[in-house]
Amino acid sequence: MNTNRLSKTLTAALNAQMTKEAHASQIYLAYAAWASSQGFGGVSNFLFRHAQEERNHMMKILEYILKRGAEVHVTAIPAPPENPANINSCFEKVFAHEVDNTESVYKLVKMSLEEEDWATWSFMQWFVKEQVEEETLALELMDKIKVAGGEKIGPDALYLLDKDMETTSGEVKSALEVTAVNP
Ligand code: OFO
Repeated sequence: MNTNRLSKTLTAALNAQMTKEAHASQIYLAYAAWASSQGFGGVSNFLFRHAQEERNHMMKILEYILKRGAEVHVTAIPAPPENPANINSCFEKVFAHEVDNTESVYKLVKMSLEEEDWATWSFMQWFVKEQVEEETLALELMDKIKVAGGEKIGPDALYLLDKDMETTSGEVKSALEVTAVNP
């Protein structure tokens, strides 16, 4: 009896997405180590926490593939890109990476829709929402840098920004969840 509830195409795409999330984790890890070596303890802490979050995304997909009776393929993870040149470019690279991941998530949603695999479609909605949060978070970081002077950010502003990042949460509330009692 065939107990596999995922098509070949979706199994391949989900496995690829799983590796993409692992790749994202490596990117955050590399940038976190870079930030730490530059003396930005707060930024580094934030990025290390986010690296873990990306790993959790990888696990979420892995568990889903197994739950649907399909095969998981753990493969090599591509190396992260070059380290950023400065904090400004670090946040720009983070944002570009998140947009790229969103595109990949959308492809999976489209594929599951075309196959009428409603379980996978529904599973992927979590990632759609998560990507909105992650893009918002990255945009907020870019805004902070812009306000502090963009590429011309001075040492004092950098110091304050780094301090602020120590406590910056990795979570952004979606507008839909925000209410008067839960702002
Ligand atoms: Fe997994 O959300 Fe970012 O990339």
